[in-house]
Amino acid sequence: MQPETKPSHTEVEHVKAKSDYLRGTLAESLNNTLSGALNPEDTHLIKFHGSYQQTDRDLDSERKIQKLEPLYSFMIRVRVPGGVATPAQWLRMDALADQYANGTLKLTTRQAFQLHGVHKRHLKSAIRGFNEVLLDSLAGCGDVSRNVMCSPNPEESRVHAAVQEVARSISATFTPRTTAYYEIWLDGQPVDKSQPFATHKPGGADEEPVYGNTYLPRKFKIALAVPPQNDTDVFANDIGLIAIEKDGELAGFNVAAGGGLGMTFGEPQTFPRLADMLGFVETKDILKVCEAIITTQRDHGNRENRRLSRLKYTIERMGLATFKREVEVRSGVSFQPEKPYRFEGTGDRYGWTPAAGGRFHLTLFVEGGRVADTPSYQLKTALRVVATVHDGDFRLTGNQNLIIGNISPEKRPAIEAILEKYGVLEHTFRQTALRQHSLACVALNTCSQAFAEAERYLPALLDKIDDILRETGLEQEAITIRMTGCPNGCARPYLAEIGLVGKAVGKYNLYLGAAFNGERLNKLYREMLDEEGILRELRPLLQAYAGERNPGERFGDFCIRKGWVQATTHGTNFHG
Ligand code: SRM
Ligand code: SF4
Repeated sequence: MQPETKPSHTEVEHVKAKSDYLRGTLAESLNNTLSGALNPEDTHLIKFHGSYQQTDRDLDSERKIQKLEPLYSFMIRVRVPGGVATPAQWLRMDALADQYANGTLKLTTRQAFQLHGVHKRHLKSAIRGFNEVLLDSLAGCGDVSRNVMCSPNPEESRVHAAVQEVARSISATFTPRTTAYYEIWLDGQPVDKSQPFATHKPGGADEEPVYGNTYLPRKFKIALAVPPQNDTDVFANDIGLIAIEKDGELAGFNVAAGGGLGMTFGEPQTFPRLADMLGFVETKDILKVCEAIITTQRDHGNRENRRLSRLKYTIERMGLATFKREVEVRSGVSFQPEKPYRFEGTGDRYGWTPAAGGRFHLTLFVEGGRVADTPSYQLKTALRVVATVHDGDFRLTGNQNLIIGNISPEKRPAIEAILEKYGVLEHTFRQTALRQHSLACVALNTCSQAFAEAERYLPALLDKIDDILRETGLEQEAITIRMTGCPNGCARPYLAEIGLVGKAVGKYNLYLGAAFNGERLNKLYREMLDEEGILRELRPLLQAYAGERNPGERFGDFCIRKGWVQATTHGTNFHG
């Protein structure tokens, strides 16, 4: 049975409970033309619809001086299960970015699109716009299962296709059933008539068979990966599914649970943690097992303190053995011993790769995941033009990059010419391997949580780190580097060989020693470094790596061998 809301529960729990399946007063908030903001309680609910109310933080203090309301606008996160979008969907997102947002598209670390800077009066039009091409933002954010990630690995095989199919069915199964989304944003009409659409009965007769009316205690993330590629960072997820192949077919998945990276500075009871392995299950049982994990978290997760409410803390509290037993009882499926597998890396493979049917995939580097035109290369324009001629697909990767997928041999010369004309190919191939393995979260100017810059600053810092790489001959050495503007970990910095986490304006903590393949967290090495400090600390480390590494030794492993940091063997020893 689902738990009742108690007085000790957080405000968000009470807002969910009385929201009538995520309606609240959103419709009223949208109609209020006196403010660019929503009613305070609706700011929680709109997250479940895939949007965040934000302010332009660059302008906050100036507007305060002028006694103006902050410049409110909205971020919309558009789900792309498994990251695969059509050219028509790309063109629509591109147009919506210009029409209603800040003229750019953000490709996120979870294979979704984000629009930033959408004013309240344009929210409905923007949401209708992408629904018309069968994209949605329902469950983009909020205390539910989010966009399901899946390896978009260009190396096609029957297993990859089967895993994509499982990702789609997990996404569909755990999408909230509430009809509020259609009611509020689409005036009660599903744009795609094939979408499930129940008529809302007054009095809250919507049903959420998996979630119940208070949904989950916290966000919930699922990712699938096909070894040897761990390009979805499966262990950072509440549920990580590792595809196991037998005789060229998908046999099932090793199931890991309880990953999550967020922490709060100064609160050591919060920590990044990698998912624990529960064991192997056959493909036919995967939905049952996922549902059992989700409902165990629904019923046992902490609803009194959102900082301790992720599944990782539930497992710590229950103990792994008890948690696993509970999942087996709920699902009626017994875990088999984990099957052998090997991950090589978390990165993308840039450039051209063959695809099925004589077609090709082309993986492009998108710095910080930002699709925009810049003076040196015009990525947004180039991709728009490509989308008008392309008969394959666009695949968003978990590394904020883009694969132009399934390019036919006939279209390849035209697509190549477009990308060359706008400087896009050169932009991908001239980078150091370290930059090609970089991630940066959004941070300023839109993220309310940011203490420091990330996406807007990392490219300039990398220019300086590139100089060190050139001096030391490490330009082609793949090293993962990730920067975030706060410890929430949106660019998965605790899984980077070089992790930089913003602590104050212009100041970062430096973490070292994560595994290149996403199987070990890093550890704090230095605190509160400014740019000079970061370069001063990194230079001797990279010099030593260049001169003293063993053949094939990764930078993260080298940092541990040299004793610069201790290996983090579990989330509970991340801080110590
Ligand atoms: Fe995140 C909150 C952006 C992936 C952990 N994340 C936020 C918010 C919504 C800020 C807020 O709460 O006000 C950020 C919106 C900024 C903006 O202006 O767009 C934000 N997160 C992002 C994105 C866009 C980063 C990016 O540059 O790509 C990623 C969107 C993914 C998506 O499409 O769904 C993003 N966030 C992640 C990841 C990486 C992942 O899932 O693989 C993590 C770490 C994994 C995890 O969940 O533990 C992550 N975001 C968080 C947290 C910390 C959660 C925790 O358990 O403590 C928060 C804060 C929160 O939930 O309270 C957060
Ligand atoms: Fe914002 Fe922090 Fe996430 Fe960066 S890591 S997007 S600063 S919440």
